[in-house]
Amino acid sequence: MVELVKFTVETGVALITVDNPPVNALSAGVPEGIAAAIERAAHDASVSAVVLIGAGRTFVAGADIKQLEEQAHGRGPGAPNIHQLLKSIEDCPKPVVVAIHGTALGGGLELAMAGHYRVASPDAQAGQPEVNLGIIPGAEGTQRLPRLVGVGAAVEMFVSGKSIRAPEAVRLGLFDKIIEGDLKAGAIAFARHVADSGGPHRRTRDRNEKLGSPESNAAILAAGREQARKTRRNMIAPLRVIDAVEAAVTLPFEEGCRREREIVEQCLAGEEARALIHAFFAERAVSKVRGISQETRTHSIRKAGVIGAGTMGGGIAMVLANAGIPVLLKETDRAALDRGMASVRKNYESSVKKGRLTAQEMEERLALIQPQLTYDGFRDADIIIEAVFENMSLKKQVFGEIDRIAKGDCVLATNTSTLDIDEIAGATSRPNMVIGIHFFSPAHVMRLVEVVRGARTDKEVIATAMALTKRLRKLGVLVGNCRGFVGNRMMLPYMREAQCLVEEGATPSQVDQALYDFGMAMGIFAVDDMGGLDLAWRVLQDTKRLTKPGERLYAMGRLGQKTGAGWYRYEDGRTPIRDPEVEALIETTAKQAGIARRSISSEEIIERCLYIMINEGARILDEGFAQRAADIDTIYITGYGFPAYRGGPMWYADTIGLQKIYERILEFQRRHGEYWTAVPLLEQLAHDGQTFAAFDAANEQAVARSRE
Ligand code: 3H9
Repeated sequence: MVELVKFTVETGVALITVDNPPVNALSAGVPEGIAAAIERAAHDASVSAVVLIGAGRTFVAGADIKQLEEQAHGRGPGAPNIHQLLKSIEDCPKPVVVAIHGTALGGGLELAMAGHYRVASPDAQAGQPEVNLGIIPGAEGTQRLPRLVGVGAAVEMFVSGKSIRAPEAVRLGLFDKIIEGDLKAGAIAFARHVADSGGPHRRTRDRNEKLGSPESNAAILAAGREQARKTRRNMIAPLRVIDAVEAAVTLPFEEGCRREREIVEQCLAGEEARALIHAFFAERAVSKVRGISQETRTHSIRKAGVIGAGTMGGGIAMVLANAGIPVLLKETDRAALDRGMASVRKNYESSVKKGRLTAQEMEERLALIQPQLTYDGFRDADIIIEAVFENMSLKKQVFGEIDRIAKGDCVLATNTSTLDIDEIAGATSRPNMVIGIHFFSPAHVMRLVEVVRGARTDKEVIATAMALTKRLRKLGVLVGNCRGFVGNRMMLPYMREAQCLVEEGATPSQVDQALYDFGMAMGIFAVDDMGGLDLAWRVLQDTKRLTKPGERLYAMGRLGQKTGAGWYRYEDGRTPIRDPEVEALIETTAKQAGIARRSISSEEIIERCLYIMINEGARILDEGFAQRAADIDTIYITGYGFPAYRGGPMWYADTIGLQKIYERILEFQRRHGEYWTAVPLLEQLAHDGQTFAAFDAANEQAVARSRE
């Protein structure tokens, strides 16, 4: 039996070590182990103080989210109630010092706050990220954190879900001391010192001095609710957590704890928690690629070459430099190269201004980027990433050139967002080394990267690209080589359907408002204006899906933000303003096409925009261009502003019910034509009463069985 909690005594101090890799979650056995160890320390006459510490890379990262997931789906009792454990720590007659390294998150921080003292490594972090899972802290965190850091700071941490660093935690009163050097030794010395001092060792529950006055709290709670509505649009948990803080400042401790428990249980019974817990595990599943294991060899990447110093190329060079990888950045003409480097510098300077980078770090990163007009040095590059203009013959020419220069084991990557990877690979003598690494724009900001496997890409090259995205602190999702890959491929029918809706009677702003209210970061017309109507026009034209209004706006040179007008007008270059000229144009094109305009509801807008997208997602899955429905969800949440609290488009489909979606698709097909034909996979799952989540689970099981 694995020992999840170890008990040792060192020079009169009991050392309780939680050892539950990878992140010391409070899984079954851990709370029980800590409780038994506290009991033992309390009764051991040779022990004068206790240190609670985590083994491995971090202190406790919270409750076991798998257990929470089971509870949210009504499949299990959920995370254990650790009230008794926390009480036994607080009531321990000997001082309990919690030693924190890595991250003390959620239940981990709640456990730490029951100790009498907290010491930490200089780089430790602490946070209550529960709202990111659609719940509130459920182990008395809402009652103890305000007592330690004050009501305002606690509300901020709960609503944002963001962690704070050790120095800030000390300033706020959450941590008592930062230990430089060996944490365990420092914590033991600290414990001995407080034991010798004789106390009092105050229980957090008794510390009411930071709980404020009714007047000051009313203002803080109102501002917190306002912040929650603004920054966590449409979400429930960030508002409910403030209800729990209100209980902390108005009720006795035990009653406040009971209120917290009620709220967390209500949250766990809701759609928001199920969706966000799905999103949490979906994001972590993307790194698991079928056919690739820990044993798969990867190429080591010590030096990179980037071709093209435009917005994408410059951004990619920054991302590589940020990870400490030297980059050669090549352009064909001096002016473009200078412009590219100036924009890289400007981006770094803006980070320095925001305090995210020091001036010295900026200079170090800039020094890693070597701008040049030739291929000098590319022979030593371990990876070359092409980021030139989106044109097949140009890309083939570039790949022909790098094929002649690059060393044999160099990974050849293209940043194309739509073009055929196999055709590009065909321009080289080594298609097995070619892969797509599709960064999203701006590359230095967006986390999502689609890693696109070609028909002949080696699995070592795939493993290398996936490992590289991790090293670059990006989220790499493996997709197949089809037009638009996964993200943009699903955008097209979505965009087209929105255009059909405006022809039939809606306005661009009405469609965008409905999508925004649903939770999208931006409406689709605003997105089209940002990306450029020429981009969408080219793809819709190629796939014969252009609508009349889209075609007319393109012909008028209304290409979106960059020309000051597209579906909207722009006065400051960024803020969309409703344009009566566009609405009149739409009415004219509809009349010419014989379309009788009618009033369209928000419900119809959401159904048609999303169901057509979901149908395309099902086609992508059916054709094997995505490994899992959950991967599609991750792509849409991290790259396309889909609300995480709805779990992504495929999860959202499951919550609506595939049978209902299938029936609506049949109805839309009757009304609008063949392009609304349901994909066989969707039809099958609907027929079987199944979900995309069940489809993923069945596939994972099949893969696991094939490995046995
Ligand atoms: C909570 O505490 C509620 C309480 O108030 C009590 C309520 C009653 N549980 O992210 P990584 C797995 S809610 C289970 O790749 P990193 C993860 O799935 C919780 N599993 O590593 C992955 O598994 P696999 C509040 C967890 O170094 C592996 O660990 N806490 C948990 O990039 C590695 O994860 C949080 O929300 C967990 N709690 O980042 C913290 N955490 O290898 C959530 C991780 O099979 N966790 N796993 O794919 C994190 O933010 C990051 O994992 C962390 C490490 C920063 C800790």
